[in-house]
This record gives sequence, C-alpha cells and structure tokens, in this order.
Amino acid sequence: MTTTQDLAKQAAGRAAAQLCRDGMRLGLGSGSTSHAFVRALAERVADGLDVVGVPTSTATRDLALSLGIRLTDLDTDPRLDLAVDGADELDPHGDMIKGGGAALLREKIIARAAERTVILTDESKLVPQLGRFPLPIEVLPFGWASTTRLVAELLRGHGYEFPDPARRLKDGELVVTDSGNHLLDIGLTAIRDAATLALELNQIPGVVENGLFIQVADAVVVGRPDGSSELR
Ligand code: ABF
Repeated sequence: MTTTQDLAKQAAGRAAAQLCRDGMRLGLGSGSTSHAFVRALAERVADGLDVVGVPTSTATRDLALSLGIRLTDLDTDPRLDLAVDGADELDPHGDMIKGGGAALLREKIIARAAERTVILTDESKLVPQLGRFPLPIEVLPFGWASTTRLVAELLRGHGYEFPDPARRLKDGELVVTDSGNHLLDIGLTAIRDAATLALELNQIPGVVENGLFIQVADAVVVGRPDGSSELR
C-alpha cells in the first residue's frame, strides 16, 4: 500500500531526476527516497538522457544496473557533477543525520566528490534540531569494543546521556556495511554541537566515519504527498 510518505518520496525523486543533464556524472544515493530518484532517472535514461552514476551502496548499484543506468566509480571519475541522496534528519542550518541505511561512509565520500549535492526529503525529515534519530557511527571491527567505549566517553563528556551503545543488528545479525565495518546508533535526543562532534568523533582511531553531515546539502528537495515538490 502506497503511503503518503511514499508519494512524497516519489515526488522528490522525480524532481531530482529533472535536475540531471546529458553528460553528468552523478552520485546515486541510498535509501527509499534516493531509489525513487534512481527509478525516475532510469525513465529519463530510457528516453535518451546520457549520464553515468556512482552508487553509494550495493543496493543502489543493483537497482541502477537493473534499470539500465550506466555506472562508473570514483577511481575513473573522481569528480562528480551532482550527488543526489536522502537523509534521516535535516535541520534549518542544513546539517543532517544520515546513515540509517548503513551507507553513510560512501554517501559522505560521494557527496564530497560532487560539485553539488541535492538532498531529497519529505516533511518528516525536517527537524528543528538534530538528534531524535539515533546517530549512526561507523566503526572498524578491529577494536570495536574499545572504540565504542571511547565514543561513549567523548559523548558523555559533552553532557549527553544514553544507554551503553551496542553494534547495530538486523534480524538478530550484526550489520556489516559495504565497507566491512560495524555501526553504533546512539540516541543523543538533541544535538547541541553537531559540527564539533562530527570532528571530534572522527579523531577516535577506530571511528571510520559518523552520520553527522555538516553543511553538505547545496539544495534540498522537499516532496509532498500530492506529487508536488519544493526546491530550497
Ligand atoms: C540514505 O537514505 C541514508 O543516509 C538515510 O539514512 C536514508 C534515508 O532513507 P529513506 O529515504 O528511505 O527515508 O540517504
């Protein structure tokens, strides 16, 4: 059954597909909103649009390939024209929490490689302050328990209170990212100092990347259930 949120995501995806031009090298995001974009993009490719894409996850890679979108990689194309991705939360400053889809590392790399990044959302992702969505932190399997302890110490040192973090499970199994790492999800409730945290977390040796995306969005598409969308 198509929910109103699904309709909003489809509207955002269609709007983003209209931003793509012949010859563009695209970052293809992960998550259901980004996949709505990939499907809309595939329709334009079938009509002759000439683009290549770098997927942010194996899930996006498989979808894009199945729909006939030509793929490349950052080794071949180190500079992208446009990255299109989703978000878990977006605040009024343009900072985000991403990583609910376990693709944050490649998402952040691909967004940084792109000239312009457009984030696709629906109203449910727009928040006054980041933190209600648990912050994903990607950690190396080697030394993960020690890394987790250091992450918790850092965050508690900033005054945040939360249960002892555990590695993300899915259907009772440890989630392993496309890059072979684990994920912590830490409920900070209301993040006061996202930019500082984003830098300090990555100073911890076993932290590979974190889900705080600071000033990454160059533009935001907000999809609505009636099929309309707004580019902000
Ligand atoms: C990806 O899409 C992730 O960064 C984020 O967690 C997820 C959002 O998924 P959805 O679009 O399904 O809400 O960008």
